Amino acid sequence: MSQFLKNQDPDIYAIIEDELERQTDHLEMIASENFTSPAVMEAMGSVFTNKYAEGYPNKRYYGGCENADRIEQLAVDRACELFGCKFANVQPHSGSQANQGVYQALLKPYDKILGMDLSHGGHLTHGSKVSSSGKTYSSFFYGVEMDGRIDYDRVLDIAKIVEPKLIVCGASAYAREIDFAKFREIADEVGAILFADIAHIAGLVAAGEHPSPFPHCDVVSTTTHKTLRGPRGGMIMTNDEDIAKKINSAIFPGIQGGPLVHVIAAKAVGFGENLKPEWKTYAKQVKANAKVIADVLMKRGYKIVSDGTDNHLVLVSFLDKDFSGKDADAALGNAGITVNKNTVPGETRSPFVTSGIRIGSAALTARGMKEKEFEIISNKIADVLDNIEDSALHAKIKEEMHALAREFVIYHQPTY
Ligand code: DSN
Repeated sequence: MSQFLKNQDPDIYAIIEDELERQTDHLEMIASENFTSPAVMEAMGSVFTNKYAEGYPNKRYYGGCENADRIEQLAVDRACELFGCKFANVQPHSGSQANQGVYQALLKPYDKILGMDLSHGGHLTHGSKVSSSGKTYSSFFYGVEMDGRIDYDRVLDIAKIVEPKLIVCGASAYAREIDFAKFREIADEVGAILFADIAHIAGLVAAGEHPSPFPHCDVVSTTTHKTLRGPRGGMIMTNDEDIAKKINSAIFPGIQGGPLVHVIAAKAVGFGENLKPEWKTYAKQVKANAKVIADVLMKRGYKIVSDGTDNHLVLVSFLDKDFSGKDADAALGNAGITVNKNTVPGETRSPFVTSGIRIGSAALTARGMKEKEFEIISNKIADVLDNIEDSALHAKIKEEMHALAREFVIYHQPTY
């Protein structure tokens, strides 16, 4: 890191150094996190943070935007090339704001939306009653069956009863492929707009390692920092010019002011990395590593929701155990392995306690770990869960996991 911060504000500098040490030493297995490249971080820390650029390329409300225009246009062009779509809005500050922008563009208050239940793997912004998506619109839900999978016939039955204006497909804790073509059929049958939130799987979609939401979905949102490995932020894409215009107005001036041009620059750098052929190798390895987690934990007697994974995450259920997701999350944290507690189908505990954990492979894969390391780590996860109250064992495993983690640097430019 540069010395400016160290000299000017040693308190903040020290905390950032501590965070670098934490990220280096711990095994980061939260399914929505990743390690972005130094090039992305350099763009994020660039002089574009000084610039106001309300509006869109060549249609700004401020002068001096000629370089911001070039940056944003490059980000848009790269996003469209990456996902094979015609229009992209790269201004949403986050995935939540991207989704809010989609709703604002296409719905009126109290319109009906149908999304995946949060406790079944959906997201707060898919209509949860505590989110503006559930307060502003009339939200209804589909979920997964006891086998942990979406039953598309059931979704159709629910859609026929609800008659939603918009259907949301996409999830935060669903380990199986999402069948966008099936969702299209359902949307067509009930005359709904089809909106895909691919925040979790976007990096796999970009690599051809998960089916694309295009051409099936009318509008698609994503974050750029999960499996895509770019900077923290959001994006909306579509092939429909009319929808694109409405989205642009909904994001600015609808819900946001000036775009974060430094983050847009970093998004462009990230998309540049995603467009390289080597990106496919990373995405394939992410999936292979997640499969190792599922296979090892099943072999060790743990119940994996849907009995495996097609993507970057694994959902482990403790419904048959006398400890909770919260207990497991804490024990694994003490053993140097960071995951998050998660509700599971058939949940009996509160969302703050839960009966499961979600484990992801994207971040450790970005550090260069492969099947061999994931097999070691997954067995250690099982050792911790088998001995959930043995804090001495957790402390011993923590030392081993820190040593393993330190063999794989996080602060390096990837080869793609
Ligand atoms: N917080 C993200 C996740 O963990 O999946 C979704 O917004």
